[in-house]
Amino acid sequence: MADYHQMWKDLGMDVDNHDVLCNVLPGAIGDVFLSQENRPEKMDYFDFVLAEVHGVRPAELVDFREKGGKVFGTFCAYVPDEVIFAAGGIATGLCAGSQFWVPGGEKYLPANTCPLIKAMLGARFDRTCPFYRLADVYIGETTCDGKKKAYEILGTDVPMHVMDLPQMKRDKDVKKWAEEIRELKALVEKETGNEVTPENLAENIKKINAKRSALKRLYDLRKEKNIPISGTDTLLISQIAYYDDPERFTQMVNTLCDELDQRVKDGVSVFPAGTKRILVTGTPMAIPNWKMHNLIETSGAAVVCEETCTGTRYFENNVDESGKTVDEMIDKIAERYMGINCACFTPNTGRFDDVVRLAKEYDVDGVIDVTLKFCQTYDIEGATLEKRLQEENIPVLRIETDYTDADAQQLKTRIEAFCEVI
Ligand code: BJ8
Repeated sequence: MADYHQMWKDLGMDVDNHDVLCNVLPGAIGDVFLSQENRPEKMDYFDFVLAEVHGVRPAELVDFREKGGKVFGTFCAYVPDEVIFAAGGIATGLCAGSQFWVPGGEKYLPANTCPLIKAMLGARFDRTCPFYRLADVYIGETTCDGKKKAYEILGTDVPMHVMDLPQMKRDKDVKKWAEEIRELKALVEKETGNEVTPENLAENIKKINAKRSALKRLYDLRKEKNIPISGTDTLLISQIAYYDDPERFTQMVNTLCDELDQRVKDGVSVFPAGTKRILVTGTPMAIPNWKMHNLIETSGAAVVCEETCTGTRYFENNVDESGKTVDEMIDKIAERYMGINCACFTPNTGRFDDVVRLAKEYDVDGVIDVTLKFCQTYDIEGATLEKRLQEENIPVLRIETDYTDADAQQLKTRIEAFCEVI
């Protein structure tokens, strides 16, 4: 990795502590990614982005800000990037997938809080993530209670705008979300000094639709009998989708898909014939959380689909491009985003339907439902999901875990036993 110490210092980071994180990254990349056999060559771009995760993209954002640009940090799949990019801003996901940040978060939050939320606060207050330093404004949302309360604490240290996400999906809720998006538009216009126009919004709807379509193309390739790419590699791509430049990302995913198309034609797979096919569902896996995919795929199974926010929830369904005015376009954006099925909604039967549909589409042998510890909504919903899958004769294994490796061996034993019986 190039030397970014000066940039990190300029961003006010705790460079010594951050070095501890940087020092473990190469080993983790080697163990989780480079040790896989027969990887597609075009993973090299994503490997590079990962190896330089706190360097190359932050450097681009620093440059953008020096020219007067504004960066908006987001935490959730419901926040529409289209509007931020239309105003000439840049949206970037704020990652929170490492145990490294959890103790820092525990200084502010009860220990029995979901690790994703604790990591959010640790990354900000420990000053060990450049993205958390770079974002001019954080955009939160009222999803689970833990996140809502955590945003109040973050708001003491950084400008914080919280979007009020409805928790039901009636027509009036979709209208309400459209109003929240209009407020977001006003905020980004004020911050950037640029107006959102029908032209720039239409252009950015197309841009983000193209990104979603590229991810859909990638996922469709995993439906093949000869699976051309591992779940672990695909998860990395889904994680990078949250913060890479959207146009470059789209191009790189499509280039990778060209290679995978050829693999499919040639009958090349990254797994031996007969490998058990698994769909993972549940809570999102923020970068660098590769724990479950690594455990599953080193236990002799293949992850072929993720019904998560670092999976299908992120890219399924494009925004209808027929809107002519900014208002019409925002209505269409609201409709698309309200189609995401997060457990914070009631009822959330759409998620159960999606898991069943995807299990069939991807021809899976079983479903693994992964819930982060102390995530009540997904945990409670997991029992109903399990019942529905049993009715459909789809084997399911429910797992509750965190970011530590303390339970890794025990989980591996359970996954291996599950894969043997399905
Ligand atoms: S749309 S899944 S990204 S809220 S933070 S709910 S794990 S206790 S992340 Fe999420 Fe948006 Fe929903 Fe997706 Fe549970 Fe933790 Fe809350 Fe979480």
